[in-house]
Amino acid sequence: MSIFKASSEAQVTRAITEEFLNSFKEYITCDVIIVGGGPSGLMAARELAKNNVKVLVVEANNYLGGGFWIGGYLMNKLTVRSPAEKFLDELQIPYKEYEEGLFVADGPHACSKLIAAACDAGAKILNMTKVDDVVLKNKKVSGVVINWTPVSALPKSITCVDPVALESKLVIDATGHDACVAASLEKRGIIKLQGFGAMDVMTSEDGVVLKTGEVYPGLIVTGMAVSTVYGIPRMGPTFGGMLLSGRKAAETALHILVGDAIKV
Ligand code: 48H
Repeated sequence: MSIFKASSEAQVTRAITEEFLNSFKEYITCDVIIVGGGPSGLMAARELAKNNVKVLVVEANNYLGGGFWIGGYLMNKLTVRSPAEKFLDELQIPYKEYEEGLFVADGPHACSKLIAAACDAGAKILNMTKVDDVVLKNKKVSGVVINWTPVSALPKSITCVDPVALESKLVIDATGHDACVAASLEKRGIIKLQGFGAMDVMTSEDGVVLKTGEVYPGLIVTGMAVSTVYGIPRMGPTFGGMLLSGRKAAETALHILVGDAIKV
């Protein structure tokens, strides 16, 4: 006699298939697609979802969080510099003041809280899905082209599976060092990426936050992708700039969405 309610293998399969497809269909069009579920992308997703924006995070990996699980050098402590501890307070992440204005937290704890905050706010997640290209209409980024990550990873000689597209009013590139979405515009000579600069903690984070914004109509960049687009120094394992940049990306998106709504 099982302690669990009776069901069947087929019902488990139906539950997963139907629920996945219903959710997928609902998000074929949405307000904002965030490419990359690292700290900047998750922060932007949380802020947008909190403001009732229909937001989808597309993440190439199985897991969310990007570099936020680990600080640096495979040591799972992360740091933020003041005033970014306010995000740790907001997300109820425990931390310690290592020295005045420099805070340390547990990577796994911080990352789990941030993921939960984005999901609790209402952001939807599509993981194991890689963005391979953008939808470009009337000189505006209007969505993304996606494929399953394992399909994208295989050589074309083994599998030739066409991707599909999702449409959105805005796309946020939160793909970290590679700035994959912006790179798809560079490939076509539309913008030029500078490549991120050598490490300089003191100037890097301000630069990232300052330059977070719309890099091309319909495309906002956030996080390390900003460094890559504009040639800003890297900052190593300190994440306040990523969180603040994510919030600014969300504010920029809200501003554009509201402006567009007024124009209509
Ligand atoms: C779908 C994709 C694709 C794609 C990548 O690297 P991340 O953590 O990015 P940020 O910018 O939020 O944070 C950067 C930070 O983690 C970091 O590395 C720092 C501060 N470094 C400083 C330094 O000096 O090096 O996350 C990016 C996410 C990852 O989860 C990727 O799997 C995902 O984007 N991703 N998802 N389609 N084409 N490319």
